[in-house]
Amino acid sequence: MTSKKRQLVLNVFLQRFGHHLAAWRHSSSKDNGRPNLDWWVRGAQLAEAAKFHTFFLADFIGRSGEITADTGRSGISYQFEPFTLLSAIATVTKNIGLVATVNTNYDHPYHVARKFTSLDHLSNGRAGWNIVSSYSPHTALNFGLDEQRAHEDRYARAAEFVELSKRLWDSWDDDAFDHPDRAAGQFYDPAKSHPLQFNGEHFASDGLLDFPRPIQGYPVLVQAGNSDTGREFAARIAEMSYCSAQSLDVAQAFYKDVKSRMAKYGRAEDQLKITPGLSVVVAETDQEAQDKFGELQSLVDVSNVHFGGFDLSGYDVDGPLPDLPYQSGENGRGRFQQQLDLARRENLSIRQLVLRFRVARGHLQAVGSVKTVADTIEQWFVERGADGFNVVPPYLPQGFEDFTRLVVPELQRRGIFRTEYEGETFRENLGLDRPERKS
Ligand SMILES: Cc1cc2nc3c(=O)[nH]c(=O)nc-3n(C[C@H](O)[C@H](O)[C@@H](O)COP(=O)(O)O)c2cc1C
Repeated sequence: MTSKKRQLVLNVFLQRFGHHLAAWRHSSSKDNGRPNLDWWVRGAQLAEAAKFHTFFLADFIGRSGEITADTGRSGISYQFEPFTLLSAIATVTKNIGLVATVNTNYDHPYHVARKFTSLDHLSNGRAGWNIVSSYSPHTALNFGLDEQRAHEDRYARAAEFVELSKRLWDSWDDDAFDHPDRAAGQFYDPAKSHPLQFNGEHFASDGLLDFPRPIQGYPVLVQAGNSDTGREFAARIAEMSYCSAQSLDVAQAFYKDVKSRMAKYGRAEDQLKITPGLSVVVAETDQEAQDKFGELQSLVDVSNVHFGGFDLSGYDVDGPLPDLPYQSGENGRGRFQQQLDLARRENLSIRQLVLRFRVARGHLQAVGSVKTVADTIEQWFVERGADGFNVVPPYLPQGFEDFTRLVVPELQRRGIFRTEYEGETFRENLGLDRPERKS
């Protein structure tokens, strides 16, 4: 462990209109659903002005073509493809880390390693990769795939994907292109290139990456997942984990479990930042914040609730979650179980479950005054439920403006959040080691 003071990490993950189910229907929401680069740029610049570590883009690739009763009723919909959007944002920001989500089921490591090294150079060392392996039958069809891929297999494929990507980034010395010898006509020294021969279970690649090694060595490696396999993957590979927990005890158990798995991979615990999602509605007083939140909650549509493969629209939304042979499916097992446990433990009606859990997708919700919100953040940080948070504003842009204007200065006043960027690269700002090239 380094002796540097532990520092709160803040990421922001914006979703057009906001993360709350009803955000797009909020009274402050006026835009239509067309892509709007200016909106994203404003969000990234706001985060950078507030000294956030990360501008985080989660991404669920693909779209079902099925027309159902729900089709067209959700505002959580289309957004820019991460690499192209982050390339644009890289040119109008200087310090903030730029994390793109890339799914390892629908791409080849050569393409992805190439794009990340490109983004890393474009942004002067600010690229990060959120490695996800979710597999939806709908997305598979978008790619003409009809095979099933089991949860374990997907994580194994993701691990090999990352391994090959690292080998590609390592196919050049850091300084391979730094010393062109014009007099001798030698642009680079061939001894600084290291062609690979990779023949794995899922991928093969021979040769060299066609771009210099990333400024950061590798982009910062992020992982999003809660399952046991996901935790092992994070402990072995990830430098940041995006996860979800609604209560401090659940977060602490996750934090302890994942960090305790790192030693066997020869990794120090401070080389993985655990950043669960955090949804905040903040105002001058607790009551004002509750009123704001109430406005959002009153707009939630509970007419077509699906759960564990069942359409619950035939059940009374104010009655209990019925006893059905629910199945979690391959994706999001952890979140499914969290919902089922919560509903049973607290005897929640279908409506209450939606309003408690789904509106923030199982993330921590802090609704209240600056003190209330900052107390929660500080407690989770100090008591090791989190190294920081992925802030998922419930409605936008106002929800994030309120966070940066009211909460950030309070965290700075309490001495748990920095007032300036300290490093040059995203890695340096997170206190992460730079990976040496492996031969
Ligand atoms: C907090 C969180 C965020 C996630 N974000 C994404 C995402 O942006 N894109 C995606 O395709 N999958 C995402 N996933 C899905 C996971 O990466 C993984 O593929 C899925 O199996 C759920 O992880 P788990 O099985 O380890 O719980 C996310 C999962 C969690 C828990």
